[in-house]
Order: sequence, then structure tokens, then C-alpha cells
Amino acid sequence: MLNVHPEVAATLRAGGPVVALESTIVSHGLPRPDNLRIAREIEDAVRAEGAIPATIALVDGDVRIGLDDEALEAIALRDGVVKCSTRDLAIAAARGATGATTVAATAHLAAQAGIELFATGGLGGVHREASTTWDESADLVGLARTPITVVCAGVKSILDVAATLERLETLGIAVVGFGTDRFPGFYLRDSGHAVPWRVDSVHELVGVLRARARLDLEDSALVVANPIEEELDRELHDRVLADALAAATVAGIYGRDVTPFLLSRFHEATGGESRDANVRLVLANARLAARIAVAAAG
Ligand code: PSU
Ligand code: MN
Repeated sequence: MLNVHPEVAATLRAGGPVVALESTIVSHGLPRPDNLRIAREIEDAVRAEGAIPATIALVDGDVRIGLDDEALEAIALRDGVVKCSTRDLAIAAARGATGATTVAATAHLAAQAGIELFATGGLGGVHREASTTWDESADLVGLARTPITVVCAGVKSILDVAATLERLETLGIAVVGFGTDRFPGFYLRDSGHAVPWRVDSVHELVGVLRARARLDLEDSALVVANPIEEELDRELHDRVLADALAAATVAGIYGRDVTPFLLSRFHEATGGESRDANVRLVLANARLAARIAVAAAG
């Protein structure tokens, strides 16, 4: 069922380092046509650290683990690429659709292919009005049942971060801050909340991975929260966030369209500054995930 790119398959067979990458950030999270170049840069960042990238997506109904250039271009530039969470995968595949996978769907497919490391931008989580809208990303329950280590810059700051942290706890998803005591806020280094555990080196993290295996605690994900180095201007961030949330309400956006809508409002309203921050943090996460994968394989 999985079409694994030969380079990825060979590396996995040899026990070598592979890093899974999601595709929704490419199709729905970043504006065209820069998204294609950025997708390549994310893959290059993984390679530069000595690991093999496996961007995951559905291309004409085919689940691909590792994309060639043509497939990457289809995801980045084609019209009508569907945003697929786990529940959408089988339906989209049966229809021969081309779809980009979210964190939940990517993690599921990566784990099935035997990939242990995954890098993304920010996880989905509990939305701010969730007490009335019930809008909680399927990323959370998805990660609760998927054996994978995901490197991210926390959860997107458009979310209710405190509620998301509570849900991560309830769902039994381990969270460590990488070189920080603070849970990162995607565009910002500090979401205003503490992180339950801090890890200061790749070596220490590999120790955690080994302990997870020994204790048979690999049913759910481990979240490695890696703060952005150079954050977005906070005042700009808070102003734009308020505008974007209001615009989403006025436009009556719901379901899978909420997150792409808010992100693209952000990119427009910050004159591209949030997009640049998004790119910086994804690249940093790809590099860190690759370093962990290399250390864990060695
Ligand atoms: N991180 C980014 N940009 C994105 C996303 C994450 O930097 O576009 C995507 C991921 O694919 C994540 C999804 O799984 O947003 C969450 O969407 P939702 O809130 O609808 O579950
Ligand atoms: Mn949602």
C-alpha cells in the first residue's frame, strides 16, 4: 500500500537515519510559488545533517513515502490538492486524489513505513473558541496512538496553548523542551507556558528514546519542542493574531479550512514576516530531527 522511495527504503533496511516531513505545510501552509523552493530547502536541511528526507503525500491516489521532484511539484503547485488528516486518507486514495498530509496523517504513514523521526513546523491543537466550537486538531489524538518522535516549534500560536498542553497531558503524549524550560509558541520563543521536561542535547534525547523502547512506551508520540531562534516581533504578532481570528469568524470559516485561513492571513498581514519565521523554524526543526535520527541510528 505504501510506495516507499527507493532511497528511503534502502536507508530504512540498513537501519540508517530517515526523517519524515509533512506536506500540508507545503500545499496549505506556505504561499506559492515559494513553497516549492522551501520544500526542497527543508529536504536539503535534512540531508545536510546526514539523514535522508521522506516527504509524505498522496499523489494521484498513491501514498508516497519520499517524493521525487515531480511529486513535490504536484503537491506544491497543483490546484485542488486536498488537505488530508488520517480520516481522509483512504477516501482520497480510493478516489485517486492528490493530497497533502497533516501532522496526524504524516505521523501515521511514517510510523507504518518504519520511520521514527518526523519534523514539522507547529502541531495542531485546541483552538481558542473550542469550548463552543469543539475545534481540536486531529493531530492530538493522532499522536496519542502513533509511535514517533516529532520535532516542532510547539503548537501554532493561533491556538489555545494552555488547553492544548492539558490535552497533551491527558492523551499521554510526552513533551520535552529542547534547550528550554518554556513551551515554544511557534512564531515566538515562549508561549507563556512551562514545558514539563527539558532536554539539553541530542545525546540526552537519544537516551530518552532508548528508555521509551525499554519501557515499552512507544505507543504514543514524543514531542520535541524546539523554539524558533529569531522570533517574530511580539507586538506585530499579537495585533495580527487578533485581526486574523476576527476575520475567520466574520468569514464563517470552519473545519479543515481554519488553520490555512489563519496562517495565510498572518502571512499577508505581516508582509511575509510570519512566512519567513515559519520557514526558519521548519528548517531548524528539520536539522534537529536529522541530528537526532543520525545519533539514534549510530
Ligand atoms: N505547521 C506549519 N504549517 C502548517 C501546519 C503545521 O508550520 O500548515 C499544518 C499541519 O499539517 C498540521 C495542520 O497538522 O496544519 C493542522 O491543521 P488542523 O488545525 O486543521 O488540524
Ligand atoms: Mn480543526
